Amino acid sequence: MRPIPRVGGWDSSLEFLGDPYRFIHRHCLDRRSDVVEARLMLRATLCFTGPRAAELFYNEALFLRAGAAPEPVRATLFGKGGVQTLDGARHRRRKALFMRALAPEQLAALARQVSHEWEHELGRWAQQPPFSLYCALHPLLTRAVCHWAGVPLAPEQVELRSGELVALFDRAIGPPLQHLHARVARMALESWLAHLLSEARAGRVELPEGCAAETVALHRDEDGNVLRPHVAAVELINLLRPTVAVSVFITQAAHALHVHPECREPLSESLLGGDMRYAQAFVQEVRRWYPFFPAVAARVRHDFEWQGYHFPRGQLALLDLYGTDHDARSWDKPEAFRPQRFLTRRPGAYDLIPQGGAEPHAHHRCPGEGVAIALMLLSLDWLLHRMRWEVPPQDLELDMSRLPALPRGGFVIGDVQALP
Ligand code: HEM
Ligand code: MYR
Repeated sequence: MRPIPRVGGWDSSLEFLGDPYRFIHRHCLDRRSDVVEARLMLRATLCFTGPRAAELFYNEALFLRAGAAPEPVRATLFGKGGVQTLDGARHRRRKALFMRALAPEQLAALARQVSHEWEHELGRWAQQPPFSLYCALHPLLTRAVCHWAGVPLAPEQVELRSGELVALFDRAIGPPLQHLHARVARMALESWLAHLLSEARAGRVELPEGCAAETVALHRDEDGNVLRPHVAAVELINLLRPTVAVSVFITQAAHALHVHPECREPLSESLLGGDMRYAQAFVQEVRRWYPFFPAVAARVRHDFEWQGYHFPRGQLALLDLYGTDHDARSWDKPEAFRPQRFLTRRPGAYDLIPQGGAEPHAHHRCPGEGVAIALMLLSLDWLLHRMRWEVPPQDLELDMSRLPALPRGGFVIGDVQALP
């Protein structure tokens, strides 16, 4: 067996957090290896990158999710007892809940609701001085997803709940104050939604038939029991939070429109003409090129060997999503933003993995890729055809140390006018 290349230094957590999207790939390239070992948060951690490593990482016989995600991630972004932390048959059964809640008909209804909210918000934006598009999308998406999910939300509650949902994914892993805010936000959201779901089960609140909140409330695990209220709340949040997080991809798509103006015409023709190939390719390239979710965590299930290395049971492992999306073995000129690359190629299960790899029914791959793509497409239609907007002078560079990475001002737009 050859030794796994090690990243030097006592602990690399600060270096990782300083450049979370490039840390793994850079060290793997340095050592010409698909895996290096680094000490992260005081634990020896296997850091995998590239399509071959991605295929290995999604082999359930070799990797487990239970006990893998660090506590600060479970206390904020994920929640405790949710689908992300389950394995095997328990995972598949819980995952079926998400596949049902996000089936094509449900997805179409969510997209209609988001479009409706664009129309509503656009009227208000027209009277405002320049504002951050990213921040403006938060209440829009919060209102849309809560309505779609059957979660009652009074107008005066939108700001509070939207702020809490955003706190779970925006710099929750980052500066201490934001992290603390995210912990508090999760407690507040879980109490609110656990109460709603309990009241619905008791028949004291009526949920719209077939809505996502009802699907969660009625879901039974393999033991035949409904989910404990806080776990049910975690799963309902697993539908609300990431839909609001699509604001990141929409902002990144607007940024791409601005810095690659040559894409506007083919994109516009594609969206208007009904031949969606270029629009789909543009959205895929945004998902590939822009940094969002840096890495996912698992643990080695049994001792095994791969590429001449030995991996011991129990060891923590990270799979580099961003680096795999930028791996020169899969992508020609990976640092170039070129939607055309997707016109002649279908992404594989282990090369384009901004939302995880493998297959969503059977593995941990995100069940929300359809949602992300649909909401990006419809938002691009609004941005290109239904409104005029300007981009005032600002720092447009992405802050790569921020999780998720965005332009420093959140992409400010101004002079918004609704088009007839
Ligand atoms: C899982 C990214 C949108 C629901 C994941 C994973 C990633 C991811 C990286 C983990 C994959 C793994 O563990 O192997 C994203 C990004 C999104 C997004 C970047 C853009 C906003 C959505 C949406 C929904 C959603 C819109 C639902 C409405 C979930 C759920 C899981 C998940 C429930 C856990 C799946 C499991 O553990 O089996 N997502 N996601 N995500 N995502 Fe998304
Ligand atoms: C979601 O809400 O599920 C989708 C987007 C979340 C993106 C959050 C970005 C930072 C996450 C860092 C996690 C590191 C895990 C090892």
